Amino acid sequence: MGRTETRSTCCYCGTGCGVLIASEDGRITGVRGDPEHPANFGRLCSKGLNLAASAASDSGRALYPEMRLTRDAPRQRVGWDEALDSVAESFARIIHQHGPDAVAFYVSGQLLTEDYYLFNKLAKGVVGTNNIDTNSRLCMSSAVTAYKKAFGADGPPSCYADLEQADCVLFAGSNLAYAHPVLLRRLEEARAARPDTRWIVIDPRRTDTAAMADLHLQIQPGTDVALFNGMLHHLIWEGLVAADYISAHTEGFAELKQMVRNTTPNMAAEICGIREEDLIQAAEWFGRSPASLSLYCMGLNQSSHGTDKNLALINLHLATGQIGKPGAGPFSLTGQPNAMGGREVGGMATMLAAHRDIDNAAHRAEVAAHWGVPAERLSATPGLPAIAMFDALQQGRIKAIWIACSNPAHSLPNLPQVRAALAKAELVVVQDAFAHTDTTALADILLPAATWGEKEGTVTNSERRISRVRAAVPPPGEAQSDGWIVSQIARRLEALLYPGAASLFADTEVASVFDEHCALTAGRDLDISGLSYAVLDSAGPQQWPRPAGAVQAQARRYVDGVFATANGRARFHAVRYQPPAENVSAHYPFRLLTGRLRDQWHGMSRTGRLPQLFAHRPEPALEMHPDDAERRGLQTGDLVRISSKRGQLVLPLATSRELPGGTVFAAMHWNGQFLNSGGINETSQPQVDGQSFQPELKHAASR
Ligand SMILES: Nc1nc2c(c(=O)[nH]1)N[C@H]1C(S)=C(S)[C@@H](COP(=O)(O)OP(=O)(O)OC[C@H]3O[C@@H](n4cnc5c(=O)[nH]c(N)nc54)[C@H](O)[C@@H]3O)O[C@H]1N2
Ligand SMILES: Nc1nc2c(c(=O)[nH]1)N[C@H]1C(S)=C(S)[C@@H](COP(=O)(O)OP(=O)(O)OC[C@H]3O[C@@H](n4cnc5c(=O)[nH]c(N)nc54)[C@H](O)[C@@H]3O)O[C@H]1N2
Ligand code: SF4
Ligand SMILES: [Mo]
Repeated sequence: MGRTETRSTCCYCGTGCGVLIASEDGRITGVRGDPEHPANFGRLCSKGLNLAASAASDSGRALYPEMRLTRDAPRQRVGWDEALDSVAESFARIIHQHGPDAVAFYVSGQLLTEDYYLFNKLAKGVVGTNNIDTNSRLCMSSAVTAYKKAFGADGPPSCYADLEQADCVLFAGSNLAYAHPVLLRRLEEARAARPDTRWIVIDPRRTDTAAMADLHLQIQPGTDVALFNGMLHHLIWEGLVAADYISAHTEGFAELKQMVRNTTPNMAAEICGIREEDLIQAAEWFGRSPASLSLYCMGLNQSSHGTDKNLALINLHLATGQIGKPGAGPFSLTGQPNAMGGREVGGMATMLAAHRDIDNAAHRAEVAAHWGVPAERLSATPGLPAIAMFDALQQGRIKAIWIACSNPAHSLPNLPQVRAALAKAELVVVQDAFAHTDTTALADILLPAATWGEKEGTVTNSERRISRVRAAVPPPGEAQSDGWIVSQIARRLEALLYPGAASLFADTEVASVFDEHCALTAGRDLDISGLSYAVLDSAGPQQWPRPAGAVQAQARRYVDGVFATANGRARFHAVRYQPPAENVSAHYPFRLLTGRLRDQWHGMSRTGRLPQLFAHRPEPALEMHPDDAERRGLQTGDLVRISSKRGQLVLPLATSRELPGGTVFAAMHWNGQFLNSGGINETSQPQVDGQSFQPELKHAASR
C-alpha cells in the first residue's frame, strides 16, 4: 500500500478539528492537524496529537463477534452470521410477543451521521418504535430544548469566526481549557491581538479556564438562573437593553421584565454567593461591549433546570440584541464529535429526522414517505429518554436493548440501578470498538465495531460544519463499520417482520445514505439539500444550512432578526431560579460536582491506553477544599469513602483550593477498568430536567 496521507476529522470533541492521517502498509503511523480545516487551521490538542499512538496497536480492540450460547454461559467467539441472525431473531420474537416498544436502542453522539441515520431508520421505520435515545441526552438535550423554545429551531446561531470578533466572552459552565482546547487557543490568540477583550467565567470551581479570566464568578452550584436574572435586572434598569431589537424581533419581554423586577443584583449575588459588584461588572461588560459571545456547556445543561439555565442566558442575548451579528450570540458548545449530526438525523426518542416532531402527523407522514413505508409505521408515541429507558428495562417493560458506541454502565447516573437494569434485560447487545468496558462486561452479544481511522462518513461540529471522516486503514480482526452492522441486522429484521417487502436498506453505501439524509432536510431550517460527498470533497467542510442552489453556506443564523418560530419572533421566557433537585443536608452535607480532565476522554477506552495521557493526572481523586478536609482530619492521599443515597465508592483524597467549601469534585472518567467500583456515577443522581429529560449529573448531595 505504501505511505499515504488521508484527510479526516478528530474523533474526540465537538470542536471538530481536521486531521491528516499518515499510514503505511495498513498501519496508522502519524497524525497532524489539517492546516486547511476551518475549525483548527492545523492546531491539535493533546488528545488529537496522540491519536496515532492510540491507533498503533490492536490490543484491547473487540476483534470478533461474541455471544452467550446460554443465559449464564460466558460469551464465546462466533461467526458474524450467527451473531447477526441471533440479534435479529431475538428482536423479532420480542416485538411479536410484546410490541415494538419492548425493544430499545441506546446510541451515541460519537456515531457518524450516516450510522446514526441508519439506526434511526431501523428503529422508527422498521421496528416502529421511538425508543431510540442516546448519550446526547446526558449532554446536549437542555441546549436543544432551549434553542427550540427561544428560536423555534435547534442549532447554535454562532460560528467559530465569532471567537475572533467578540469583545466580551462569557464562559458559562464550560471548562474550555480542558474540554475544547483548540477553541481556547483561538480565543487566546484573539485576545493577544485585541487586549481589550474581556473574559468572564461562571463556574463554581476555579478551573484553568477561570484562572485565565478577567472576572471569575465563583457561583454556588446550580445558581446560574439567579445570576442571569440579576444581570438582566441591572441591564434593564441601567437602560442597557436594545429596545428597538426587542420590539422588532421578540415577544414576551414585558412578562420577563415584570419577573426580574424582584431579582435585584443584590439578591441575586446573595443566592449565588458572589459579590454584587462582580455581578454588576459582568452585566456592564456584557451589555456595553459591541459584541458579546457566550460559550456554554455542561455546567448549564447537566442540571434539573438545565433548560431554564439556557433560556435565562438566551434572554440576556435577546434583550441586548447580542445575536445574529459578528462576535455575538449564545453559542452552545457540543461535547461529542457528532452530537450535532445526531440532532440533525433526529436520532433521539423525542424527535424525528431534520428537526421534525414526533407529535406532528404531517411530519411523520413526510418521513414515512421518504422512507417508503406506510405512515402508520411511524409511532406517534414519544420514545423513552435515556434515564426512563433504563428504568423501563429494570421494570421489564423493555426486554432487549442494543447499545452502540456508548458505555452506559459507566456514564449514566446511579450505576447500581443501571447494572440492575442490564442484568434484568432478556438481551443486551453491545456494539463497541474496544473489548473491555464496564458495559461490554454485561453484554450477551458483543459486536466488534470499526472505529476512527477505519471508516467513512461525516460529522457535524459545534458551528454546524459538516466534515468528512475517512478510512486510512482497514479495521482489525473481523471488526465491521457501524453502518454495515446496522444494515445487516436491519435486513434480517425486515425479512422476519415484513416478509417479502422491499428493503429500506437496499443501498447503504455511505455516500447514498448521506444523500438520503440531505434530501430529507430540503425546506427545513437545516436544509442541506445542496450538499453531497462530491461538494464536501471538492469545497471542503461546509456549514448548514446550505440549500440546493446556494453558492455559500450561512455562517451565522438569524442575521435578519427573523427566527424559526411561527411568527418569526424569538421568545423570551420568564424563568425563575430553582435550587438543585437534591438538597444538601446534615446527612449528605457536600455538593458533589463532576467534570472532565484535560487528557482523558469519558470512559478512557482509547485515552486510557496511553501512558503519556496519564502524566497530567496520574490517578483518580476526590477533591475537597483544605478547610473542609482539615475539619475532618483528612489529608491528601487518604482513602475516603464518598456516598450518596444511591451508592458509594472509595477514592484517594486531594485537597484543592479550586473548589468552594461545602463541595467536592470528582472527574467522571475513572471506572471499573481502573477502580474497584464503577466510578463517581455510583453516587450521582438520575433526577432529570422536566423539559429536556437531561439528568443532573453535576449536583448530587453526598457525604
Ligand atoms: N478532555 C476532554 N474533553 C472533552 C471531553 C472529555 O471527556 N475529555 N468530553 C466532551 C464532551 S462529550 C463534553 S459534553 C464536553 C464537556 O465540556 P465542559 O462542560 O466544559 O466540561 P465539564 O468538566 O463536564 O463541566 C464544565 C464545568 O461546569 C462546572 N459546573 C458544575 N456545576 C455548575 C453550575 O451549576 N454552574 C456553572 N456555571 N458551572 C458548573 C464544573 O465545575 C466544570 O468546570 O467536553 C468535551 N470535551
Ligand atoms: N458524572 C458524570 N457523568 C457523565 C458526565 C459528567 O459530566 N459527569 N458527562 C456525560 C456526557 S456529557 C457524556 S457525552 C457521556 C459520555 O459517556 P459515554 O457515551 O459512555 O462515553 P464513551 O466512554 O466515550 O463511550 C463511547 C464508547 O464507544 C466506543 N467506541 C469508540 N469508537 C467507536 C466506534 O467507532 N463504534 C462503536 N460502536 N463504538 C466505538 C468506545 O470504546 C466507548 O466504549 O457521559 C456522561 N456522563
Ligand atoms: S480540540 Fe477536540 S477535536 Fe480538536 S484535537 Fe482536541 S479533542 Fe480533537
Ligand atoms: Mo457530552
